[in-house]
Amino acid sequence: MDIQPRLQAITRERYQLEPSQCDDGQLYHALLQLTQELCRHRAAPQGKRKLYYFSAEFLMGKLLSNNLLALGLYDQADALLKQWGSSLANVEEMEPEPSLGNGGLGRLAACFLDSIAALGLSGDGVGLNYHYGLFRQVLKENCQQELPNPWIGEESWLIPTGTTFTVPFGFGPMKAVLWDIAIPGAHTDVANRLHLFDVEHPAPAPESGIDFDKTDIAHCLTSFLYPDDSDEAGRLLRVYQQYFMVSAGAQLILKELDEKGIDPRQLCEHVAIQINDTHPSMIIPELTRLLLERGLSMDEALHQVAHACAYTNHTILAEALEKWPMSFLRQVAPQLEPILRELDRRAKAVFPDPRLAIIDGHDTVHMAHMDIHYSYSVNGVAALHTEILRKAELKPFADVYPDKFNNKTNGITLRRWLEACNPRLAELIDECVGQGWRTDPSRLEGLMDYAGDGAVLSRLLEIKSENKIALCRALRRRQGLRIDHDSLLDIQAKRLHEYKRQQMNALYVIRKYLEIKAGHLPPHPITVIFGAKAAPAYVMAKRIIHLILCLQRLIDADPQVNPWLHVVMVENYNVSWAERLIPACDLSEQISLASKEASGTGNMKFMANGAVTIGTMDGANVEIAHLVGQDNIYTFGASSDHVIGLYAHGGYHAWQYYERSGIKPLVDFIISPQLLAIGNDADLRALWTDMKEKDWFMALLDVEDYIATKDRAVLDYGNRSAWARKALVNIAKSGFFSSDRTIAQYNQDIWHLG
Ligand code: 26Q
Repeated sequence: MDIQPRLQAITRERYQLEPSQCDDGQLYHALLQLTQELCRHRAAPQGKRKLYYFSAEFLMGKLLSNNLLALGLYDQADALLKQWGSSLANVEEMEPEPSLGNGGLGRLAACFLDSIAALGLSGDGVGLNYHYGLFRQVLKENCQQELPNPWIGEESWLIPTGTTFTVPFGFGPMKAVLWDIAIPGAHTDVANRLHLFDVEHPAPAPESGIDFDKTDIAHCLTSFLYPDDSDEAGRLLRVYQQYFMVSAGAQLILKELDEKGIDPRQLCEHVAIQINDTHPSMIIPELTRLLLERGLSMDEALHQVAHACAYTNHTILAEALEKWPMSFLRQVAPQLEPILRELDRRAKAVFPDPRLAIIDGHDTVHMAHMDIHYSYSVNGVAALHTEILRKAELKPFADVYPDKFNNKTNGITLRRWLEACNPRLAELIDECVGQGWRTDPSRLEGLMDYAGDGAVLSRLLEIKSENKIALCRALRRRQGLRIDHDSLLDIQAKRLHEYKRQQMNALYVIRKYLEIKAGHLPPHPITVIFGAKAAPAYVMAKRIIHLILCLQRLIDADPQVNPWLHVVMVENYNVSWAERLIPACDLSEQISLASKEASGTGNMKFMANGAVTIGTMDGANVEIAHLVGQDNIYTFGASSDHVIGLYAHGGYHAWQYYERSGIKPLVDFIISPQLLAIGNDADLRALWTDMKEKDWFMALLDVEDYIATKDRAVLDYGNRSAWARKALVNIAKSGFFSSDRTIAQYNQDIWHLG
């Protein structure tokens, strides 16, 4: 289809201008309108069963390019814009990024929606319309500050539906207003929807920072994503958010069944509900309650619910497994209490083992336990993670429900994470293996035929180099940073968490700094880039950001060091930054403490863009290592079995490692006069003390192996053609991590959408 006439009509009507006279903002809004019109004409996929993917987070990223790609109009739009003196990249700069997610779990939900639609499957997302999303990070005085991130303008991707539901909170009924975002499927002519519920009268953005009245539920329920839950009001608000989402979502499911003329006694034949971690778990008692209201018996209702719901676990960190005091739930939704007690009574009648209880002796409700008893599928997100769930974390459950447990290794949409963010690499792949990989990612394997092809390998290096130049330009424009684009770009981009061990990477930086000061230079310049947000109340994470920023300042100011080493903290790391960082990366940091990272998905994105991984045998790194082979990945560190053993027997003592001659000077540098002159005394000291005395995530256990392995990678990088070959093998093997594969497996083993 030729979009030029319609775009012209739109700009004439809106601005009385020809497209070539419009600025980028006007062109963006014209394209937004056109894309929305085209999505509206797409029908929903058909199937006997429909999926509802419930998630508190959908980290969608900007949608213009992605939607144009799905509509098959990307190249045409870019060519037209260039003719009019702009480009798709310029115009997309005008789009605010919806930040409705924290990190991996939310981005996974977004990749899944993309793949569900591309496979022509009938499946919608259900979530919340946070107005200020996840906070915007500002780096000031070597610290993180948080600001609201408003993303909903006069016009946005949100489509008003006119549909409302009433959510019966303990304090009274509250209206839930439904907004939709269209999800057009690539290579099909269908579109699904992301349903986002909102309050009727949302509160304006806070004046400064992200503080707001957490008791003003009626206006603030959808203000922020996971508002700080360090205090009681914050935790309670979280429960209000969760119940609001699932109650309105359950009503939406029943309304759609009614419209199709289906008896709710047949619900589970027509509905699959995927529960994305425990945040939407209250869908189980709420849907049960609504079915009872419709005249089903408790036996009938529970049969339908337990054969519709499936649960995904994303974490093995004990502190992230949600449990709520019954008193909280009673305050938010008193009508759920009798249902929850009945769910618990029935589970206890069959399984008296207290480890399997939904409600424990302190009247606390364990959401994951409820999910496992009343779902027909329980899945982990990478092979190792599912094994750990089966053998350790959820063993008592796996013993009684062996058939419910299954693995679905995560995936990423290669449309956003390769085609859109790295178009030159996508073109080179087309030239080598044809375009078939875009619908059948296993065809990327065909690249293996080019592992010895000097011309292809040098093209690969050229493309990487262009992407590095583009990244450096963006960093210069946005943060005023000057980086050597010829240096080795070593990137760790992910949420800041102690288990992900950004602090261990910082120790490597310190080591290099000290070596360079001592006259021992690396084989070539290295730039260590971090992108990370810390939860506002996570004090230790903020201290690690502080350390990194202090190192950045110190090195930037030292002419003896900065020709060889740079540290960069990207401000406000988000999906858009990921799209610039990942294509430019040489060495991908995936260095979590083994057993702690359920899967990771950034690891897959870097790999598909020809970065080589340095990583522990954790999460999906294990599967990456298996696929690419030991020559094409740098693995190091203690095994998950060893780590699990250390925790079980209290066998790790940081100070024993701290005393080693290779480690002590690195840790002590945190409180060196040089760093104390730049940073905050109390924060650096607290970090130093924690690292040598506690170090809960065992950075000192692995740091020597890490440094030696990374030094080997840095050395190997000097052999450009051998490095290019490693990059090629990584790209060739990344097809397995397409979320199209993951979703096909969910459908085949769990959803059966037909
Ligand atoms: C829980 C209780 C109270 C407040 C907040 C939370 C909370 C919020 C967000 C708990 C967990 C999350 C997010 C978890 C997450 O992103 N997990 C990641 O999921 C990815 C997709 O499966 C995996 O690849 C990552 O390994 C995993 O860390």
